[in-house]
Amino acid sequence: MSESQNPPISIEERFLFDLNGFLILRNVLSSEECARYLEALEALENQDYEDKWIEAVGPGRPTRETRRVHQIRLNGLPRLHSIFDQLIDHPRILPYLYEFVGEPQLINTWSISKFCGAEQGGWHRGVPTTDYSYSNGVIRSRMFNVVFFLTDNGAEDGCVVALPGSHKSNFDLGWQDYKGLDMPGAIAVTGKAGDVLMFSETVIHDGLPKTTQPVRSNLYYNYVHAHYNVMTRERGNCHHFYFPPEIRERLTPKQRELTAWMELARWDY
Ligand SMILES: O=C(O)CCC(=O)C(=O)O
Repeated sequence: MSESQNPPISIEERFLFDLNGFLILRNVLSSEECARYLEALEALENQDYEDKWIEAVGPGRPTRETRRVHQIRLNGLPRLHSIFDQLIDHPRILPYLYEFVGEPQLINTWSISKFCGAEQGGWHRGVPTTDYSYSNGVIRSRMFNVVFFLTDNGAEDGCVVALPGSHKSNFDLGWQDYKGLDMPGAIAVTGKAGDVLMFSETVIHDGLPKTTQPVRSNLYYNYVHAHYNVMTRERGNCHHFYFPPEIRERLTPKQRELTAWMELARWDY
């Protein structure tokens, strides 16, 4: 799978991604686009979800998660509204998916809105450092997260905090012993509404506490290489990973290609 019509990624971007494990793209979404996503998100955040599927499949993550104070997380965005489909294959992002993942498949989508008083989560990485490689001039990140900032992400706004280079760190610290910027080498990943953070899920990361008033809302589109077994990752999240045929029917051919694993998975209940 390749995308010859897309411009090549610059050597400076490849250098920085390999050095730090993440990259930031500026002005990917316009302020009008951010406003449209925010409007849809706010309406969805104010709804209740029956999540009847949990009765059938056993313990699972609810659609709307509020267990963290002053924070709302919604899981499985295209299941909730078709407005989120178009970010699956955003033209500014696609070249990076092919360059850094190789054969990208969408595994997971979620949003996080934080309100004043939200606390940090906990340092974590999605996959081990062995899931990042550089070989024969090719970068491969087996799991790759694309974070769309719908609002400003300043250091006090509860932005993402990351440890540059931790995608290839050779030994671990007791990650839970450190809070936010106390982690040696950690930096706040700041940006404006419309910017996008892309990172290898091998990078140790967290979210900082939010001490400012306006809501901070981000959308997260997480991709894996096609060889990754999506459905064995986290059983309680499979409902949100998988889109049923009636949702995939409305997708564009490229969006269907990026979700092709869903044709091979059984998730009936
Ligand atoms: O945006 C945040 O507050 C942190 C997000 C994060 O660490 C995650 O979703 O894995």
